Amino acid sequence: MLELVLVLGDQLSPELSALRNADPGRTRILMAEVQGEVRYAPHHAKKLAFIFAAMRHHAEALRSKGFAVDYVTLDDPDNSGTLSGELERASIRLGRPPVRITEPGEWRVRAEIDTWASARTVELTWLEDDRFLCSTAEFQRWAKGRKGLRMEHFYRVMRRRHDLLMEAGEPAGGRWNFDPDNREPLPPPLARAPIAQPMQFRPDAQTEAVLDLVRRTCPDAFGDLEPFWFAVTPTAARRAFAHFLRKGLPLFGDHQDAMASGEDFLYHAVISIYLNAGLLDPLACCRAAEDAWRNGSAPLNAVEGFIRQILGWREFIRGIYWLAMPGYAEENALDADLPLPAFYWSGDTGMRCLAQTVAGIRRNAYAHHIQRLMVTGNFALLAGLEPKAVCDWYLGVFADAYEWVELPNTLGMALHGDGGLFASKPYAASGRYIDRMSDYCQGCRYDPSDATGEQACPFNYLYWDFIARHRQRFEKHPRMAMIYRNLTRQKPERVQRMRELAAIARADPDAL
Ligand code: FAD
Ligand code: DLZ
Ligand code: SF4
Repeated sequence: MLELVLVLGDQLSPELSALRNADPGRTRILMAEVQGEVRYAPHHAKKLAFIFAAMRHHAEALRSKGFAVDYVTLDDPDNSGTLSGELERASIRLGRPPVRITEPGEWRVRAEIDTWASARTVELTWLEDDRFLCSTAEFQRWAKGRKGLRMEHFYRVMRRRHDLLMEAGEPAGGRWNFDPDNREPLPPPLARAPIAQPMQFRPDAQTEAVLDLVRRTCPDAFGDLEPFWFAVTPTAARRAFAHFLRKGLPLFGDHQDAMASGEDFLYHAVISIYLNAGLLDPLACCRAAEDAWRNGSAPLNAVEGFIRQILGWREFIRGIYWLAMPGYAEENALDADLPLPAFYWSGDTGMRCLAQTVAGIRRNAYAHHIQRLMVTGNFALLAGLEPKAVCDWYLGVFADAYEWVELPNTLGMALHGDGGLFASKPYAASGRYIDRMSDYCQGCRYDPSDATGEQACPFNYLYWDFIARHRQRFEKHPRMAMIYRNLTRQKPERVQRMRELAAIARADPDAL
């Protein structure tokens, strides 16, 4: 009997569960580029191009295996504009066959398709997305009854279960976590070895056609469409990852928290774009990193740090999303309500750390973790920007952003908007942290050691204003007691001056 399989734009894995028992004789595959998905967030032009180019290459690969793929392009005049609309058209065309879909990465998409199916006599089967290493049901079992949800505890379970970096039942090197070794700032340019850039790929004819499509149909999309250099096939993504293993992994650990002017990628892998769309397999990446340690080409602190990001954080964050949705997206525990400043789009601000980070995002649809957390995220937290506006921005501007991974990271980790569901205290930091971990402050119009003067760094007074504003909530927190003691020790006139400066900055952040 004929069956219809919908493959979404972030389900481009050859081993996708919905395709596992597919048979070219009876399986019809549907893939659709639709305006509804283009417009639900303010997507970066490079992200749109990446998704459509990877989708088209995937459709070709499936056809070469003998499958019939109904591929609907964005500019097809009959395109209904939504995923459910395209399902409806295909379902009618094929005589209402049963439909199989691997669970999507967003609650919104699942709800849309469920609504479509339940209003018709369509047999719809959702298949688990087993590209993840922990199912949503397993995560819920793990989380049940726990007082605090801590990534570190989850990570240890995952290390044992997948036998990664384990030796005779114990963690390799005698420690589960080498994070304390991973906080070295970068040496100055003349004292460091050149940093390798991520592997870049020249667009082929298929990708050029997509670039033309994005130029024509989404002329107002944020960010630079070109140069477009992402991998758009699993083979190319594996080459990019192999390049990282050789060039980036050995120093990934030491400088994981560093930031540097003009260095958009440092020693990061730049693979989330590929992992999240299905071009790379997370377990294979972890095993390859472990091999690099076992054969002596990368040190343990780097390899453990890297594996923890994928096996630990990535899986944990996804578990949190499905545990806490749908109410999670509405949370705003700190009552933050300021609109997003225009400089989040333009980069036009005197705060050099933010200007540099946004400029990199405009170029690449990418920023590394510390820029996302401690620059754009930290400013949003300290200033009290409205979580929905901030989350929308994160969901749009990063090529690796889908709600399952963007929302807990932004709302939970960066903004503390979930009241600390999994982050015990807010990641709030003053300009001194940014100064220690980067060279951004050199050449900035503000002074990271000043909190009250003409040149005072906005992160400094916004930090103390944040601490004072949320005194009631955090004062009793054992890990914040010292900060509140420090606040109390400061002269009242100084605190008042910082709060005045913060009020001015919060009233018009674009003037900074
Ligand atoms: P590396 O630093 O080289 O790390 C290797 C891999 O580990 C990444 O590719 C990623 O798959 C995984 N990883 C690391 N940290 C996390 C994390 N906290 N959550 C999930 N996976 C992680 N990541 C996304 O994939 N999509 C997002 O939309 C996203 N939004 C974020 C928003 C905020 C506010 C913050 C603080 C973090 C966000 N992250 C997101 C996590 C992390 O910043 C990115 O995964 C990472 O920067 C991707 O770059 P990379 O591939 O070079 O990562
Ligand atoms: C993000 C995205 C975009 C921009 N466009 C499409 C599309 O046209 N067709 C499609 O199937 N998927 C697209 N996606 C990815 C979906 O939004 C994604 O499946 C959900 O965000 C769930 O993770
Ligand atoms: Fe950012 Fe402050 Fe440093 Fe300027 S001085 S780069 S605003 S932290």
